[in-house]
Amino acid sequence: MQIDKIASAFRIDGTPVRWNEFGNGHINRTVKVYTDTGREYVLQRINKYVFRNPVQLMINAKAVTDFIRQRVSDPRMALHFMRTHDGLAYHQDEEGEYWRMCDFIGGFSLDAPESEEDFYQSALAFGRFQRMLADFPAHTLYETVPNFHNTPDRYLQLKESIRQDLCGRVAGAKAEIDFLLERERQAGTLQRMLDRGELPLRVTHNDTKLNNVLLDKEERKALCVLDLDTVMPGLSLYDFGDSIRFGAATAAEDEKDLSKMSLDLHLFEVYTRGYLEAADLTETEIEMLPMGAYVITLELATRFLKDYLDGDLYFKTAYPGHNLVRARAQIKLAADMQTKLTEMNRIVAEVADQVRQKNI
Ligand code: ADP
Ligand code: GN1
Ligand code: MG
Repeated sequence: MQIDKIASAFRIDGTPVRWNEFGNGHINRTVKVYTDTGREYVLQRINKYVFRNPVQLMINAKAVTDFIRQRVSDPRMALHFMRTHDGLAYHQDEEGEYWRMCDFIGGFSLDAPESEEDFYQSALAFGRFQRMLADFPAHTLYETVPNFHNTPDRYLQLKESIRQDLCGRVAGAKAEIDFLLERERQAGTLQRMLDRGELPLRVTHNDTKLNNVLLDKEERKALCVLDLDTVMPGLSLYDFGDSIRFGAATAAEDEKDLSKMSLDLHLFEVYTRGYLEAADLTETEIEMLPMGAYVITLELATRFLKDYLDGDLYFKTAYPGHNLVRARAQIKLAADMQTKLTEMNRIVAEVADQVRQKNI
């Protein structure tokens, strides 16, 4: 598909002259487009395998960004989607693929924090995002991926893939499967608390990796939160937890040398402080934050492992066995978190007290 032709379906300033692949997400295809006026845009192809209803996805993304734009002072603090010449927020190409386009805001995003201040800034960004959307009408949001962070359901799906063993890979992943299945009950803790009404259902981001926050180039302050495909009703604990899983780990999500993978308790504390300063959480949510990090790490391990067993259909992979490598890294991280839960609980209690004192 010709990128300039797709880009020209949108009402943009100028004519596309150049473009390059951009970003390192596992799901969508992202292209940066340069025009003859100097204006730059981000063009994205929505993954139809993951998001079964791209139109509903764009309705969500548009509604959330419009809502945020009314609450911020700087236009760079909210994504701005372009409309097509037909007035739509997406364009469907001749092959049936869905595309969206937004202003290139500038700034940069990171795959790992370069300083604790970077990580603190991302905590503020996701915390503010949670607070800003506290009075967003949640019932108007479509569930773009049903049961996205329903951990018990993720386990059911993993078990189904084990049963089917479509690619004959189960025998080679026995240790990983055993580790995860031994922790199945623990992994269901937050979903059970939600079912019992002990945790509030909020409008959450659901994909709070550090690289989904844009930082301003000059001051390195958080500008805005990106990647709104999975904004849905969910648990704040998963938002908190996923940031920890990705950004407070001592190694990349797909590190092969497992001896390098652990939880950095200092970064855990830094993020906890930023998130508690910016977000508005109940006492039970605060208490369960460490569990949020542990459970989401188990959940992602089950997702990577399931995808490996199914033949790598969901996540983009760079080499054969990439999803197994990812699952192993997450398992190592979860194992480390398990040994550090008491310490994480102590840190959360201490930081929560300090933040409360500051707010009095
Ligand atoms: P995915 O993770 O699905 O590939 P993202 O929406 O997160 O897609 O975009 C990928 C990367 O592109 C981001 O991490 C960010 O660095 C950059 N990016 C995305 N949108 C913008 C934007 N509007 N302005 C500037 N940079 C952006
Ligand atoms: C995917 O698109 P990206 O890379 O931001 C995935 C997340 C995972 C993440 C793991 C819609 O996010 O749930 O946590 O990979 N997004 C979707 O890196 O499944
Ligand atoms: Mg992303």
